[in-house]
Amino acid sequence: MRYLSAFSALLALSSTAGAAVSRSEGRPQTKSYDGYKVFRVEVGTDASKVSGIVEKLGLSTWKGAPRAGTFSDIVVPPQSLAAFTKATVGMNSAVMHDDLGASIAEESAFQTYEVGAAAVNATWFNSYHSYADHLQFLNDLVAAYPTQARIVTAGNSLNGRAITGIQFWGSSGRGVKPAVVFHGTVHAREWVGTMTTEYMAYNLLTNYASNAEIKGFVDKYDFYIFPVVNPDGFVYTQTNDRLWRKNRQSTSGSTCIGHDINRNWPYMWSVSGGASTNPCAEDFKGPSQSSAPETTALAAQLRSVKASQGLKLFIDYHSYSQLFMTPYGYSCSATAPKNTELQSLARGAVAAIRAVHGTSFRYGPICSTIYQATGSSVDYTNDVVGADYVFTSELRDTGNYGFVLPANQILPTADEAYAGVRYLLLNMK
Ligand code: 0X9
Ligand code: ZN
Repeated sequence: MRYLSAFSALLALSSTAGAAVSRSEGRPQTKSYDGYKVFRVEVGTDASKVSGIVEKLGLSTWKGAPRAGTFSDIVVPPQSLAAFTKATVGMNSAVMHDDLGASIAEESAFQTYEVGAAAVNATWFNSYHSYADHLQFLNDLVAAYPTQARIVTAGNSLNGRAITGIQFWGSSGRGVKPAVVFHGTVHAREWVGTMTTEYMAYNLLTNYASNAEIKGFVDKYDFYIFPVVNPDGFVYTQTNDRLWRKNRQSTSGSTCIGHDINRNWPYMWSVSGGASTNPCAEDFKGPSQSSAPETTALAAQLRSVKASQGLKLFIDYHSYSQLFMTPYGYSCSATAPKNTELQSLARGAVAAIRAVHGTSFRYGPICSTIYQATGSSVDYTNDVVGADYVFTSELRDTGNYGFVLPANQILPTADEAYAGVRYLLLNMK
């Protein structure tokens, strides 16, 4: 296998006249993480100790504010290393990235993509890819199965990018069976979610003709897979800052950019405690519900699918933490009407995931499993859209690499995630 950086890919292109068209976008990273380290620190019983250090040194964390009894994954720039090391003496900690810049560079060695239906093969999952190549891959997948797949869009992002997905169907034709909808990469830096949702489409389409079980799934449900529901943020992670999370929306009265789309859905949005009202925070809920055009577009797409054909299953894929979660995020005391069945399905999915590569996922309602999160896709899709089964999964890992997961883990992440989906497809009523 040959991996090419964007630059060497360009050189290769210009020097091989007549070769298959290949493309790989340039990746100017204006924000350098060279010399940054990422530490995983055990928080202990008193969270204020670690959060005090984070605040004093102005550090960012990858998984929200430090919480008692958990680990906190903390990004430390070179100029704060000495102070951080001194402040954390005696605390249990491990190094996740010794040089975050080097880890990002390694992860960003995108394989060149040979455009065309012949390019639809498993090597796609050997590296991460540019946004343009993701769109091309979806187009090529459709080109390979033109009678049973098409490109769909769920409105436009703030910056005018079409939120693009692939719809595919089986022997009954398009749009007649209940829908299964998967979202990936609402949080822009969670790249393995893009690859994993694409793998679902790839696996189901390429094996439809040869695998009776898969044919059964695709004949029974109409699939809509949106690998990048936050395209502006995703592009920004590839052009400006690998660790960007939110969309790219401004807020009046603040110089900070970004609304967290997964805190912006118009259901229980005003409940306090599950999102930030600070425009500079990573989990900023937006100045009003549905302030983000992406939220509005995605909500409308889900409602329309539900109205026209029914919505059997919705899964919102994130990373990282290895979790398989159910409603609700907004409250730890509210219980989803179907909670018993949802927990039983989640338990089964987690066992199926573990059977593939031994990867352990935990499961349970969002609020009690991780933290309270208001205005999330899951609560809206469960209660407002009225989908039959709603989940959200945090993919690999549990804190060795976090968001910057090496490319050789894409395929195992995706095929174990498929095993979870397979369990649901076999066991949902
Ligand atoms: O905080 C979040 O939005 C999610 N964790 S992440 O680190 N990926 O940002 C978890 C919230 C629950 N997920 C959904 N409601 N989809
Ligand atoms: Zn996320």
